[in-house]
Amino acid sequence: MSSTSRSTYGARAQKHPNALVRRLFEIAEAKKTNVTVSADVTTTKELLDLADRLGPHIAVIKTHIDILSDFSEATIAGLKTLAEKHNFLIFEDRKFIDIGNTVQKQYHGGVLRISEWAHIINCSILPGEGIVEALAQTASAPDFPYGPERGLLILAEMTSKGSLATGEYTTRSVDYARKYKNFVMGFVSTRSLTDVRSENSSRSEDEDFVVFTTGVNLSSKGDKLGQQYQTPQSAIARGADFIIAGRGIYAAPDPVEAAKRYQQEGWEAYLARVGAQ
Ligand code: 5BU
Repeated sequence: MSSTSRSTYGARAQKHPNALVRRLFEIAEAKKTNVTVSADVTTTKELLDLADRLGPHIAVIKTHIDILSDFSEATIAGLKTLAEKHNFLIFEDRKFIDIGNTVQKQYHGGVLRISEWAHIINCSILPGEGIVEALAQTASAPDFPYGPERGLLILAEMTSKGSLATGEYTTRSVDYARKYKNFVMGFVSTRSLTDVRSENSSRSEDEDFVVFTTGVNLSSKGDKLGQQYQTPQSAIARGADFIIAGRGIYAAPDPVEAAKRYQQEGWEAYLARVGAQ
């Protein structure tokens, strides 16, 4: 059976070897949501206000912490408190893309202290296998204080027009995910990658990578800068386990109402996929 498509979050939570993935699926099941809001606002107040208002309706909040004009200790403390209050995970969409030695310093420490507050991070594999190895190494070091509460998504595809994250690049993303599956939770991609065939790795029986799909919007087909959208329904039918929506939610006249709508559409599409409806 294709583990990415027909099993319920609850069933996947019970079997999954990765503690953070188990927690993610448990959150989805408990809150009946597969929505990740991409909170691309530019002040801490707006970010925390959104997180608090949308918290009940989301499984994950995705940040671009470097677009905040006033990032500080209060940003970190506020995000952590709200993640506990509303039971959601924090995903920093930092897209690490450098040699191993550099990304380790960007992830753990530095001015943004990403490892301290982001449960989930992502990276491009353009630099090669070393980037995944380096991030996995940091997270499994004996003195890394956040242990099993951290995970990596490999950016295997992108939603923007003309994206070069295709073909061999995507196949290698799957190879590295398999090789570093203790730390790699899954992918940011536009579809399930379960069926990607590779000469360098093979799919194990119990393989169950999580698929996050960006570029989800109910009322627009794209923007003027190359973004391309699909609906929650189509993303989930193609294999998304979590749908990521930014402007469709935070720029709506009523973001809470919008989040509820994405929650409902995303959940119905999930129920249809697992055959519960
Ligand atoms: P939007 O407002 O829903 O278009 O925001 C999409 C978000 O997802 C935004 O934060 C992007 O940086 C992010 N994104 C994306 O749009 N496409 C991709 O392929 C990846 C990330 Br990876």
